[in-house]
Amino acid sequence: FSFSSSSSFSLPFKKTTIPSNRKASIQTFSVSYHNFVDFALDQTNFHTQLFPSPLQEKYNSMNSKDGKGVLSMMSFQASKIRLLRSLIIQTETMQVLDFAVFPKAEYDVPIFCANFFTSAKTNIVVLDLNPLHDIINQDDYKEKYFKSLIPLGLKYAEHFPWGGKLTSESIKFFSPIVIWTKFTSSPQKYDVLYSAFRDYYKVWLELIDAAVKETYEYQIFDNLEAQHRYLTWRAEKDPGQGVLKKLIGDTLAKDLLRSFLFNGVDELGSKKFDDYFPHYNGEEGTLNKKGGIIGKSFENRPWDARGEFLGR
Ligand code: BLA
Repeated sequence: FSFSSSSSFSLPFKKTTIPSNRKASIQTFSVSYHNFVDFALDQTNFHTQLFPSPLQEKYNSMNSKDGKGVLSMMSFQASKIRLLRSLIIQTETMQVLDFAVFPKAEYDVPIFCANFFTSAKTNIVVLDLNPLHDIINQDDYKEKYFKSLIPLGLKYAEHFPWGGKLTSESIKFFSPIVIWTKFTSSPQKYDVLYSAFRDYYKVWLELIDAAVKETYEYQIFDNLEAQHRYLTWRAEKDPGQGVLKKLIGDTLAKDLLRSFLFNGVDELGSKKFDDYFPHYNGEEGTLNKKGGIIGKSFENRPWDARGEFLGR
């Protein structure tokens, strides 16, 4: 496999020079996630017609409280897509991408999820097609969407070692091909990450293209509830919350999370966090009497090379 960007793509990072008054003109590379989103929008437009989301009017661009950072938001919808939205944060010290695509409830297609946090030294990355339904116990759902994708996951697992322990509830939202990784900033790594993003997005577009509209009421409700559960998890527990609150304050951060990033959490269902996650007590590392997995776990990748879950 080759990861070099073909000529039709611009490199995902730009060269910057730290001013000499700060450090003796050391060159660093800071990634620009705008190229990632541009790629995704271009590709989506080949497959379907995107319409601006009503959210676009309110959520487009915002400055951080200190005036040194910019948050850029975009949102669209399409015939099979309830919401495609992206948030890019650029400050002097970090670059963040939160890009997700949520299918309409008539489709049980996974949720596309790219969450990249980049600071001068380190990167925290989740790239996945988050399964809508349980793929640890529900073999048919896993077969339907992930069986053929295992080689894609393996291709990138080589380049992106498992990122270590994570909030254990999260594992249920991840697929066997999840890229969960941390790495030291380098142009080579961004090149591979960009390649992974393109591959995963193209695969996701094929899934949504092929998806047949569900007509059975119960199944549609099941999809809707699964998506609402996902939104409820993320709106409440997203590890990016702390950063957002620091940048724009508690009130705006909460609004951004509930109305933009995880839009639907207040509309698609009436269940609350405790209804969906009764075992979760929020205390990191505490054991749960009822057998739910809480705290941080999964030091190593809990799927084997055939996509079988090892972490039961
Ligand atoms: C850390 N982000 C993490 C971690 C995960 C994720 C698994 C490791 C720590 C943990 O598990 O608590 C991401 N978790 C996810 C995703 C899902 C999930 C995508 O359950 C989906 C189901 N990250 C962002 C944004 C910011 C961000 C927008 O997505 C900043 C604005 C930052 N993520 C961020 C930071 C950390 C982190 C700073 C490290 C801090 C920490 O561990 O709490």
